Amino acid sequence: MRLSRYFLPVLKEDPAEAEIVSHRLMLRAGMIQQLAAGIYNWLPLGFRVLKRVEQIVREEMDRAGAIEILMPTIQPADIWKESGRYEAYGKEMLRIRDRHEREMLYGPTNEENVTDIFRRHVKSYRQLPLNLYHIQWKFRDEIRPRFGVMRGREFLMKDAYSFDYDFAGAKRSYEAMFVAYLKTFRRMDLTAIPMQAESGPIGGNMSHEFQILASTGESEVFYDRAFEELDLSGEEIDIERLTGLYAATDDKHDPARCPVPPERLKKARGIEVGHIFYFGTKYSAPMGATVMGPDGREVPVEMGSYGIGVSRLVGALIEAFHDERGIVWPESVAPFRVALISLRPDDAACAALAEGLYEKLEAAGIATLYDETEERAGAKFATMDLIGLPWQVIVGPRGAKAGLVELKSRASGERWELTPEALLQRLAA
Ligand code: 5CA
Repeated sequence: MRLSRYFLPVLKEDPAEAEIVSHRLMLRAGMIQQLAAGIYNWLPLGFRVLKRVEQIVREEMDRAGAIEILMPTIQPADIWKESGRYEAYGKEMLRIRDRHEREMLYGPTNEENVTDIFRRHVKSYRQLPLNLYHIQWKFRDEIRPRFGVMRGREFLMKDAYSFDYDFAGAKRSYEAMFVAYLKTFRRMDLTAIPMQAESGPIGGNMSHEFQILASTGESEVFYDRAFEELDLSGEEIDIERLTGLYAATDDKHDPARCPVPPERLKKARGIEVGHIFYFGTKYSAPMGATVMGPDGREVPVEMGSYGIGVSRLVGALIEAFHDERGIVWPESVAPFRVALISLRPDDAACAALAEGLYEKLEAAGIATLYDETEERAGAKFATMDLIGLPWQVIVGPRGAKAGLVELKSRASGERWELTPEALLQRLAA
């Protein structure tokens, strides 16, 4: 992508409304723009990151055997009356009336919706287990939306729903999601710590909150160092050990009773990016989602739900990966991999080298943002540092004469002088 043709409305000044670094950087880097309190436009750079995060979540859900669907954002109130949550949900639910005065709502979550799909089609234990998920916008009329996309009113969530015949099956489904979550966050270069959690308005009695570590996180967490050393690559993951590892938020942590020896106990700050729940028959019983068992008896299906804050993750990633100059994207979610900077597009040799390199990078399938504008060098570097692409390739008139370009790592600041061929080889590796 040529920067001169791109839409990257970066801000020179720090926006006054941003209290935390990710919100400030997302606004400054032209990733998002607020439309109303807690409601954001996703501009091109932010949208690319959102899509990459979404795709990693999707791939790990698929790999864990969940099946993607798409449920609507607007739901009829009727199904929420069946479960009893229409009254219980309170002011966080955005309630709407259609032209026929029918009560509707903008979904804050989809347990009722998915239970309704299930009860119409699944009748036998033989059709289980089943896990259906979607990635869809939610609306919660939070009292105090803040921190940009971290606590929005409209936000993108991945929510998966498991259906099993009995508790043993439900536990297996829960554990499969538990492992999938660890893998998902690991793929984004994040360390995620699962914490036993209260299940709140979703209900149920087995629940974990996944916190990712970032120095600016909202809650303080204590955890066993073993979480950082987990081998998630093998087929044999010891789930009993995993779910048994110690982790607690500061309000629950008691140094006197902590089972982890001091040398293995770590303290950090965390951001909740996922939450999983087992809630048995809380929705299936009142909504009549039953299956016939092998003994011919009809029982309400056992359920769990599994959420990931996809849009929140974009902010959380920046909380985990930034420095004083801006964002430092990990390769896994970077909006482009390479920032190609032509220092002197008015210099014929420099321009020719940069143009040729841009074509080769594109041909090699390496996502590149190419700054061929007439800006001064200092401003170009500042913008590229701000938007944090993992690799900067700098083409200047002096190097161009010698047929050399400079490669710089955004994260470490290391630099290498290379021929264009060597550069392409390195980036392809
Ligand atoms: N139905 C369940 C799981 S599918 C559920 O709604 N769980 S939740 O309430 O915990 O939300 C799941 C995830 O969505 C949270 O872990 C968080 O990462 C994200 N989330 C929740 N509220 C917001 C919000 N206001 N802004 C951004 N992300 C949010």
